[in-house]
This record gives sequence, structure tokens and C-alpha cells, in this order.
Amino acid sequence: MEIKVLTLFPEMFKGPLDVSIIKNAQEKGLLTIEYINIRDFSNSKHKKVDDYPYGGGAGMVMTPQPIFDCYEKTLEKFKDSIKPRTIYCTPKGKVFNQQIALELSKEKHLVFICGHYEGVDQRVIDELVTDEISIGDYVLTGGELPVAVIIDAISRLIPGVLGQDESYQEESFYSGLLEYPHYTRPENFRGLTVPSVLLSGNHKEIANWRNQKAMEVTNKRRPDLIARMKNKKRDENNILL
Ligand code: 6GU
Repeated sequence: MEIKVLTLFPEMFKGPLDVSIIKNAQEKGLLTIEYINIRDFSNSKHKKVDDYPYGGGAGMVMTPQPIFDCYEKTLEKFKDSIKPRTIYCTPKGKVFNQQIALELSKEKHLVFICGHYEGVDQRVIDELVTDEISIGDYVLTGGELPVAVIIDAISRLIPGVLGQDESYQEESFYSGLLEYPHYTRPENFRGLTVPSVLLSGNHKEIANWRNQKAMEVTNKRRPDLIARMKNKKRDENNILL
């Protein structure tokens, strides 16, 4: 997958996506992420990228010219001449979840436009953006952190990114339940022991115990997920729709 991130703050991405699994995915060539600084495309003398909102009000709005020019340059970088899914992160967007992550992980190209301050001029959204996405009901200072979150969630679903041992098919939200607890060595740590069923070698009993624990934690913390699981259909990947 080829990802382009249009942002005023490329330095915000240095780090989080350059370690561990997502770093390996980039090194294996399964994923490329390029950060493009919107400010470089400003036609104004002082590389201005924002202005006061028409109609008044607090904060600044990102002007359309640098974003449109940056976007058009970005499209030229893709080898295939397609109109890529173009995502704008905003608290007004559709709330991100595992289903959306799986859908986006199947795209060959993605563009993310990061807003900052009060956001971008509406004409950017109307003309360039295909998907507006929020990562939850709270407000952040800009779209950069949400974009990093979304890229992480998508990247690990690209075939080959997770090893066999890290399969996502057993974890929280895949089945519609929260995940069961995990234990590793030692068997006794400061008098705290591992549930004996996990040492039994009885795969059926272990699976039953894990199912039961998953139901317990989901019932307790996210009863909404249980209700959803009962009412809804699943897609071909067993993900709840
Ligand atoms: Cl996607 N952007 C901003 N600025 N704040 C958010 C968000 C996105 N999702 C939740 N809060």
C-alpha cells in the first residue's frame, strides 16, 4: 500500500510509525508512507497557510490554495492514475472502527489530509475528500495523531504485515468480543500464579476458558458489544457489520 500524508507538521509522525511492526512493514516493502508538507505549496510570500474565518469566530482556518496544489502534486506521484480514497480526520467524521480499518486496508493508495487549528476550508472537503473520519468523541488539536492511529490500525491488516504468530483473527473486535487475558512465563511470579487450565495442555478446555473470559470482560465493560453481536450480521471475515 502507498500512503501519502499531507500535513503542516510532518515531524509529528517521526517516531510512532517508524518502530516495530509498522517499521518492518515498510522495510519489507508492503507499505510506503510519504509525508508532504502543505506549507511548501503556499503561494504567499510568507508561506502563509491559514486565515481568519469568513463570518467571524475563534481560530484560524487552513486556506484552500496550498492544500489543492499539494494534493494535485501528490496525485502525480502515484504510478496509476486513479482517484485515491482521500481521508480527512475530523471530530465530525464517521467514528473509526475495525470494520472501516479492514475496508481501508484493501486499498492500494490512500491520501490523508491533516487539518490543524479550526480545520480546513470546506471547499477542500467538498472537492478532494472521500471519507471524513473521527477517532472518538473528544477533541484533539489536529488531525496528525488520528492519522497515525488510523495508519497503524490499517497497516497491521495488510497481508504479510503480521507474522503467523501475530494473527489478528483472535483479538479484540475480530470476534465482536473483547479479548481474553494472556499469561507468559514464569508460572509463579511473586506468588501470583497462572490459571491452571492454561497449563493443562487440553486445547478444548483452554478454548472454553478463553471464550468464557472474553464473554465476562465484554459483559462487564462493553455490554453494547454483546447486544450488537446478537443483532447484527457478520461479513465474510467474521467481522460484525
Ligand atoms: Cl479525527 N480530529 C480531531 N482534531 N479531533 C478528533 C478527531 C479527529 N477524532 C477525535 N477527536
